[in-house]
Amino acid sequence: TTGITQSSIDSFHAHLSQSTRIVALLGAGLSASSGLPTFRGAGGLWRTHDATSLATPEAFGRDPAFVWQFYSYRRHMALNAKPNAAHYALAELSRQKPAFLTLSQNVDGLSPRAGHPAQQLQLLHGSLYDVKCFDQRGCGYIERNNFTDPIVPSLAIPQGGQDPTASAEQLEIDSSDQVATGTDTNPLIQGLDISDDKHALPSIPLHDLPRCPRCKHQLLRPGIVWFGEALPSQTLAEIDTFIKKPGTTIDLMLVIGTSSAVWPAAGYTEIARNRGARVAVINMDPESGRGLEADDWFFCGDAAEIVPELLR
Ligand code: BJW
Repeated sequence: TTGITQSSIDSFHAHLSQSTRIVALLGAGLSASSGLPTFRGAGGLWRTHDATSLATPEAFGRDPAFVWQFYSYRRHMALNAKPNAAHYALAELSRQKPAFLTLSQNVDGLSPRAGHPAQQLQLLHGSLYDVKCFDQRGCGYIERNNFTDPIVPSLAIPQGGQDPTASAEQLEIDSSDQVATGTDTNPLIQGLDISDDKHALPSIPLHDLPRCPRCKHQLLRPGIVWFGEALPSQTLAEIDTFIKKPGTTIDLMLVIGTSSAVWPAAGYTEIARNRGARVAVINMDPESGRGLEADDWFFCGDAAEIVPELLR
């Protein structure tokens, strides 16, 4: 069963309308309909590599050119993707409910581009558009919102071949982003689809990779939280302050398009529940509705369709 009945939608709407303090945990499934692949399951391979195996400081240390090619491709895809109706619906709910805090695991920038108020959006795993010095102990250089694509010329996606997904259209990021529709959910790739290992990757010498402008000797790396790295301490502190505000409870916890496999992000659902929240899970995978309580909701399907319906 999909778990979606008119009565479950009605009971959700009734609870939402009475809710003031709300938390949402977002995952890659939210952006799936914008054409960006999730990490686990279909689409989670980049060339022959599990995408999560590239998301470690060790992988970057071993082969920074390869890891940069992976992130440069992801930056390009995300820049050319459009926020979908769920990103917009969440942004709108934030404007209606000042005590609604969104915790996003997504690094694709689609929530900010949908106009999600920044002070109600915590980016747990960083952003594809932040870059920082690979030398964490020394330099500490960080640059935010660098939308240059490619970030250095050597990372330009190679041209050539007959790529069926290539398109001449060039999109730009601005405040007039439109909702993704069925016809444009497949982001364009200018050049070869290098996520497919049938296309050879150019080899890039170290001196052509992005370099730290402050210390000048280390490479720059993506400003993403990799496995084994701490989440930004200010982010964690601000979330704590919101969730544990004395004299308050949490009314509602939305868990949207995430496998809840990665910690500490996954732990926020129980933390909110312990603060009184009823939980609503929105996910394509029927299995992700397991273990919910009688008072919870499970809406099985595409977040881009269900979330706007729920938040109406
Ligand atoms: C749809 C849909 C549609 C599809 N509509 N739905 C406790 C227990 C065990 C391990 C740990 C633990 N605590 C910490 C750890 C270690 C580790 C961890 O969690 N490991 C697990 C894998 C077991 N955690 C960490 O290392 C974290 N750091 C940390 O704990 O530091 C401690 C520390 C403290 C002090 C000093 C030093 C260290 C950091 C975790 C960082 C995770 N980063 C990544 C990579 C980012 C890089 C990148 O983007 O390239 O973040 S991993 C990857 O997974 C990415 C995602 O944000 C994250 C979550 O994935 P998400 O979003 O849930 O995606 P999927 O693919 O898993 O799921 C998609 C879902 O959508 C599915 O359910 C689909 O069904 C659904 N879906 N289409 C609706 N249309």
